[in-house]
Amino acid sequence: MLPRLIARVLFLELYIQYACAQSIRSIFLFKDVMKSNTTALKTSGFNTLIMFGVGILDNGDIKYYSNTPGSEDVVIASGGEYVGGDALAEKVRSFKEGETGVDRLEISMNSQHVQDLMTSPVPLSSTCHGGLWKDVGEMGYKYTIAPYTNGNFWVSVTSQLNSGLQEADFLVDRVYLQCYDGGANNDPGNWQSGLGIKVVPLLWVVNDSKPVYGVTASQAQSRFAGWHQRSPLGGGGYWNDYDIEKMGLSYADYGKVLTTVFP
Ligand SMILES: *[C@@H]1O[C@H](CO)[C@@H](O)[C@H](O)[C@H]1NC(C)=O
Ligand SMILES: CC(=O)N[C@H]1CO[C@H](CO)[C@@H](O)[C@@H]1O
Repeated sequence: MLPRLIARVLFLELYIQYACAQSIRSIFLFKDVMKSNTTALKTSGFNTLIMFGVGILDNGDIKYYSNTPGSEDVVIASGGEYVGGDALAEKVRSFKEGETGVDRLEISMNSQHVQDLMTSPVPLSSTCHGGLWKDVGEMGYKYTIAPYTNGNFWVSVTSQLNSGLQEADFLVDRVYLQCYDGGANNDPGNWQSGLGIKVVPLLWVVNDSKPVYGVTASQAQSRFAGWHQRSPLGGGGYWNDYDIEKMGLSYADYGKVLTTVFP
């Protein structure tokens, strides 16, 4: 009887752990989503896609920067409405539909014009400090950050935005950490203990722009596994799909590294 009970408790615990804290396996979509191999992106083990290159213009419109030769930047919102066209909307919707391992889509934005638009001419929210962030949070959205330096600043941002909230309701619920280029010496374990949130280290796939920071799938595996052994992480991720396609690399290989180290 007892062993069975223990087994059940253990199962429940594993189940809860799995259900509540699924590992994050992410990739940045640097390439225009209308041109990248979205079938491969949906079926290679990634559960989070991060669309890169969205910015707010000085009039409050929002633009998707294509970052891809032959593609054009697209204004996706104007006057508070989506104006990016049906094809793009359908493509983005499709990430979480049909045969897919993806259960979360994130939009990676820069912060240009945000401060100006908050102060003039019409404040979006004049009632509370940090109003925009919290308003958007009340609509059910979450924030993530992807720092590479300035740890104390980010500790302050996350602790202010999450203050008074239980972990399950955190407004900033994920932290990615750039571990290449300017962040090449970052230690995810250190950042994790400083921030008090699980960290997801990011590595740059093989690239001809800064080859010194590129990692093959097997190099990525040993780096992720080494970090994860020293202090259990929230998952892992890559910068970026454009280079995978340009360099003729394999989504399946890079994805398998993540499902292996962060099942
Ligand atoms: C996209 O990736 C899949 C593998 O998931 C592959 O079978 C297919 O050939 C790729 N398509 C293109 C256009 O490269
Ligand atoms: C994401 C990124 O920076 N990719 C670069 C990889 O290298 C090529 C060639 O130098 C650049 O054009 C890409 O922008």
